[in-house]
Amino acid sequence: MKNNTKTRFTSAFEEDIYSGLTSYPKHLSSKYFYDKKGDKLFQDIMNLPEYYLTNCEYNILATNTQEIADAFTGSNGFDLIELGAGDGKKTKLLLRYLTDKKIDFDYLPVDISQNALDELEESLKKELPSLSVKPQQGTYFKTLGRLSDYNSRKKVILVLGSNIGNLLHKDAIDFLKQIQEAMSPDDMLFMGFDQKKNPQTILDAYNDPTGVTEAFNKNVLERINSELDGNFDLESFFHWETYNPETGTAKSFLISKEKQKVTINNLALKVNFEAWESIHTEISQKYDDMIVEWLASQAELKVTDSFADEKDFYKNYIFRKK
Ligand code: AVI
Repeated sequence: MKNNTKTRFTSAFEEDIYSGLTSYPKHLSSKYFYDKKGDKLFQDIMNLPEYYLTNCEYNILATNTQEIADAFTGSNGFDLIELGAGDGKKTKLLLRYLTDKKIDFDYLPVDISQNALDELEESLKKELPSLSVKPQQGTYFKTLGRLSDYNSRKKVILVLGSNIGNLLHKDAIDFLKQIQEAMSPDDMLFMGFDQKKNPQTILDAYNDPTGVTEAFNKNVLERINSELDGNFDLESFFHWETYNPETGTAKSFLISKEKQKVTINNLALKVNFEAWESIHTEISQKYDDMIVEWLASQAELKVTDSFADEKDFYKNYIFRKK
């Protein structure tokens, strides 16, 4: 056993950081971008002019509110389950329409963060006081398992923001399968997928000149410093984005500007970096109809409708069980 090897970890975070930084090439998961600071940085990203995804999806929901809401509505009312609800800005378009029309439904936002759910519930109480909100704290997978017993009426599962794009295809299929297994025959899934487009537009969305995306990417290093007693010098790394138009995969990296050694005390780990060595931190997959239909079929789902913005930058698809 190497003398810097610690075999017992006290959290998945510790284990994943250890394995990512001792692999070649090095990698860290983008799920670790998100803590209080990372959540705020992601909010800032969604307000960047270059980050077109949020506006496109907002426009799709604003332009097609009635048609989408009609597709949601069941004869006996329905339960609207949103995975990764965030601040709910886009969802509120639909919620407002449905409550104005006095349609019978409950809104079940699912999030890992109780804090995010409390804030959302608070704002909904003020803006839509008649809405029935039933927040569900937990991971998507655990909550989906629990909600599969929710069978007294139609379920509509909502996943916005092209969140699926942060998963490799095989993990995206697993995610869709988990959803499919929680669905009854009449249920539907409504999900956003960022589309393939001019590669420059995509690179610009993940390379803003103000450096918010860079700070977001480096937040994983900050978390290692503060939570695992590490000594990453953030200035000696920079953010690098690539986009492969053939596969539709945008990738984020952190690149070491110099040869250096980083110590992570809580993992009893010393990590050596060569000059220009990379840490792969995120994928943001871009799609077209063919890929989405393939993913769906692998998960025993089928696409029954879709909505696009005027430039075809982004699409929301409706899926049902095959
Ligand atoms: C949350 N996710 C879909 C975002 C994306 O576009 O991949 C996260 C993000 N990373 C950099 N900018 C935004």
